[in-house]
Amino acid sequence: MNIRIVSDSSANLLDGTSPEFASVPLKISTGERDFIDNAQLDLEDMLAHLRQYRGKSGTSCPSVAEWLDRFDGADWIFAITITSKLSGSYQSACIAAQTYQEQNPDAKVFVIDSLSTGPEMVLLIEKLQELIGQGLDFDQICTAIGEYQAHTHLIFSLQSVDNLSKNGRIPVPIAKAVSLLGLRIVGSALDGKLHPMHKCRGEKRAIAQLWQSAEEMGFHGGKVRISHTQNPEGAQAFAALVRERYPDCDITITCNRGLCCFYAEQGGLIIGFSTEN
Ligand code: X90
Repeated sequence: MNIRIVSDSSANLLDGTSPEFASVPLKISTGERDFIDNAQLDLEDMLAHLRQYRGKSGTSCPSVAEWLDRFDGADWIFAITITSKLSGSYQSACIAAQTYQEQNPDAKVFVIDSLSTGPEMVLLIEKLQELIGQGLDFDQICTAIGEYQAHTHLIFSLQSVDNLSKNGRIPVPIAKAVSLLGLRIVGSALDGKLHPMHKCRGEKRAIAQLWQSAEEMGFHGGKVRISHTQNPEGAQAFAALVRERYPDCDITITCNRGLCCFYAEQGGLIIGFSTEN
């Protein structure tokens, strides 16, 4: 039995991180260059290009063929995508799932709309690995992951939302407020969309606000997964606040890959946490 977890690259996990895991890249494009969000992507090079490029830039979701390529050969597939409210990745994965099942009638494919991105997807992937490890059957895993999803959340702090606003992913007035006043937007993923909650002046206040929001959303010592765009200090500072209260908390810190770097931008922090211990 070949079981596979396939995620799009917005989860910031590289292809082959574990034997049963595969990643499908999104793409970041400017008028001059295309960047494929896979393990070969040179992030420094992409960020340097974006800093000096003045024209239009954007992203595109994986194609049906790219999802199918990663499904190939598996008997059970759990595919997980960035929120369907902001990307076509989920649609692509669903069409791929249908096609794969037509071609392989014995195979089972379950597509999960994370209604989120980055570190919250990591939590779902880790839970899938755990459930598979427990030897549950396919339908039991699908039910259990759905239940777990109700206990995971995503919060973020962004210093710039230019790329989100230029690509129509948040309203323009919010973007203007951030860039004019040098504020950070602290918010959460709500119904699969960005939900700005607070404007904070300075990194320290933004991090304190993130922690307050996490507690208000029901965090009490569960798992914490942090990803950042060239901001290890911010990520560490948040982790330190968590550890003050929950010294043994399971926390990891990773760098954003291409897609999350493009949208979370310089200094961006994205935090997934579970309210289950
Ligand atoms: O299909 C595509 O081209 C991808 C479009 C993705 C747009 C949104 C990416 C957001 C990335 C920003 C902070 C966390 C927001 C969570 C929202 C649910 C990261």
